[in-house]
Amino acid sequence: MLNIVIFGAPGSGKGTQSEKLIEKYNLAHISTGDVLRAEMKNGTELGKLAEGYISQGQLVPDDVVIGMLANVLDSKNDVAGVIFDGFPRTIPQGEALEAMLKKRGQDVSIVVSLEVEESELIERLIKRGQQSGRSDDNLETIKSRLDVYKNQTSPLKEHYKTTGKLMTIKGQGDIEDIFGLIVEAVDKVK
Ligand code: B4P
Repeated sequence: MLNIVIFGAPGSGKGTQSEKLIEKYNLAHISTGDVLRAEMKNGTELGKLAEGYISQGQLVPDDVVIGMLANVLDSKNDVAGVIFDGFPRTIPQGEALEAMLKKRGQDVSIVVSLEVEESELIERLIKRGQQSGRSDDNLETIKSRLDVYKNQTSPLKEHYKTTGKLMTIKGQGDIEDIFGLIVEAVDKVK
């Protein structure tokens, strides 16, 4: 089983590169952001709860996201592997993922961290907000999301560095070139 975690600040290209990886390696895709947005669109209880956090640029609480992820993972049977896009985002989420995979006799194969300068992240997200109307892609919320990334998410990088699973990739430049670097790294652990 190929279990890829795609990691990076908001706007670093996790969703963009995930789409390409799914196609190449025939993986199931779990994007916690997409799942939460679908819940919001459907007006579910979970969606209503998530909306309050997402619109403020905050993370949805760990217990909620971990429970949600476990349900989605259970629904992915008979797959060659999974790409975890936007999960884990905190140390407790990282621990929960390891436990969930261990229960299935699996492990994280590789953690791909996309590194992009902050000024470019802001530019990309503002542009996306203008095109998609996503409620969290406005300057004030983007700044909160970047702070949350620095304080709550980036410590996970240190954790994965010590396990030898972290592969850092420059996420700026041509999308195909970035994808080429990711494929090179993934092929080594396949
Ligand atoms: P996500 O949906 O994960 O969104 P993201 O981090 O903002 O975006 P991503 O990195 O996927 O960017 P993309 O490829 O689209 O999270 C949204 C919110 O949900 C979070 O803030 C949080 O509140 C909540 N949430 C999600 N997961 C959670 C969790 N585990 N725990 C708690 N809360 C959680 O790229 C962005 C833009 O850049 C696109 O427009 C793209 O076209 C462009 N782009 C990509 N690559 C480029 C390149 N190389 N050059 C130029 N532009 C590029």
